[in-house]
Amino acid sequence: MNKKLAILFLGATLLVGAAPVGAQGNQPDKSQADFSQKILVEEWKAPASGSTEEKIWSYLNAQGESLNIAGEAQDQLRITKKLVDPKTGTQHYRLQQYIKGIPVYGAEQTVHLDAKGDISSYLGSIVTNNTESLESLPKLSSADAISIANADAEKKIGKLGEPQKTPTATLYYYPLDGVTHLVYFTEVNVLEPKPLRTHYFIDATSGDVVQKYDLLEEVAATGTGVLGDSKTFEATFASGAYTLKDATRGNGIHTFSANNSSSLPGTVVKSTTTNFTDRAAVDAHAYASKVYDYYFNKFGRNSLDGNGFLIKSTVHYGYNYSNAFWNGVQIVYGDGNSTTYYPFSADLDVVGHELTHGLTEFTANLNYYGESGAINESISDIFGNNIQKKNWLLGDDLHRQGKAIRSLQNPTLYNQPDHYSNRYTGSSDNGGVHINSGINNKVFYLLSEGGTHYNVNVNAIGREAAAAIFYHALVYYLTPTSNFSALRAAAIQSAKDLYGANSFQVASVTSAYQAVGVN
Ligand code: L5W
Ligand code: ZN
Repeated sequence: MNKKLAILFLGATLLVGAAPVGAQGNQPDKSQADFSQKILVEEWKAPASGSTEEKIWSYLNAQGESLNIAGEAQDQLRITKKLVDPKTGTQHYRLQQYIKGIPVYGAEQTVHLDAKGDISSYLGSIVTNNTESLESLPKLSSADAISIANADAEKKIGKLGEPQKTPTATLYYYPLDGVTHLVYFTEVNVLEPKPLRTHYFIDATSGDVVQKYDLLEEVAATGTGVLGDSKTFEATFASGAYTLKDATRGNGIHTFSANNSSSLPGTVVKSTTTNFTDRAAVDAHAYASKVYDYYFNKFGRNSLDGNGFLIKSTVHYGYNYSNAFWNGVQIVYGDGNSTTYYPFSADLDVVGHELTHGLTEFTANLNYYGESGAINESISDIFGNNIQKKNWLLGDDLHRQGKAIRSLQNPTLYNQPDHYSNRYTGSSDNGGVHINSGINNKVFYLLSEGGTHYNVNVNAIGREAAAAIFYHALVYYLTPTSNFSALRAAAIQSAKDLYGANSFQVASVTSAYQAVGVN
């Protein structure tokens, strides 16, 4: 005896594939499509003989009208996939509804058999309204439909860049507001001028856009940083979750978590709402966008390579890992520890420091050893500090006890030389990359603020002019093996390029290097 255990009619309409209602800015332009769902939990004894497919057809025909099947099931439904779960021996079939040989969008079903071969359940949707009278010959070609979708997307975001997937347009019936439309289904999927992935349903007779919805949506998100400060930043809504992916800058800024492991990049940071609660991730993400904006706004530079380089950051690297680094591919931040350091993304000048290592690699590519390595470090300190512009310290927001990592104003406070004659010449720290950076850090400070150092007077040119000179030197003059003497020449030449050979800026750069003993 066939005993039906439960029949649930889910009359609520379901928008297939779209973001949930309430997803910011992601509602469809029109009504939702009509896909009433039926879920049947069964103990339907299949006839002992015959193939599994035959059992399925017998079952579907036996259910007939209760499933919205008028006539023979085989005339309307086609089996599209069969899966057998090797663990349970259960069998799972997927079917698709067709009308006049054309698939009905979203009208799919699954039928399931238990290990004994009896039907155990049915899920899915079958569309019924006036199928006989439906038009089955499109007036438009698939190319027409693709053009209409592209034109509509262009109206929204401007001239479209290269499609990320070769566009196709497939004929479907699409039930909406009680009418079953003959449509082309197509997708617009581009990164330029901004990321967009939109599904379009184009009426195959009139060319009207019957329905469209975004699968990817840029949103303004919020979060609290490590130090308790609230901030806003860009995130992306996709596949039902908000992710720390800023698609508005270059080829993107993506933030991951290593979840205290050492595998990179880890998993992209997600949230069910537009508010993100992973504080280290919030800081890494928001500060990476600040660094991007600094280089873009000050120097017209599109990311680290000048060509939109996708900035990836990973937080929660390792366990109590008290450092941060650029690994040639991305930035990595440890969580610090409970006594000395906060998570390393907490400090904008540290984030600026690390990302600037990436920029240096794409430009002068200063070798990370000896004097060239110290210049590499100093460039990262200068820009890290200047992006934050809070004081002359590096890493002060990182420290739980009010200390810092380095001082550009007074390098000796943190055991760095402030004069070339005091430089470290040993082999530790890659020949003193984090030690001798103090010499050029002092040059940056003297140029910015002015002062007398070892009896040499330097007139201030301001932070911005000093940073512009070092940016110009880095991008145009320095080479992988530049030493301090080459740096002096590059900085003077850069000041001439930017401010003129007889400018006071050139005079200040010259006296600043004299003040730290570099000639
Ligand atoms: C911040 C503290 C030290 C900067 N990297 C560094 O070369 C630091 C890593 C994280 O100097
Ligand atoms: Zn560094």
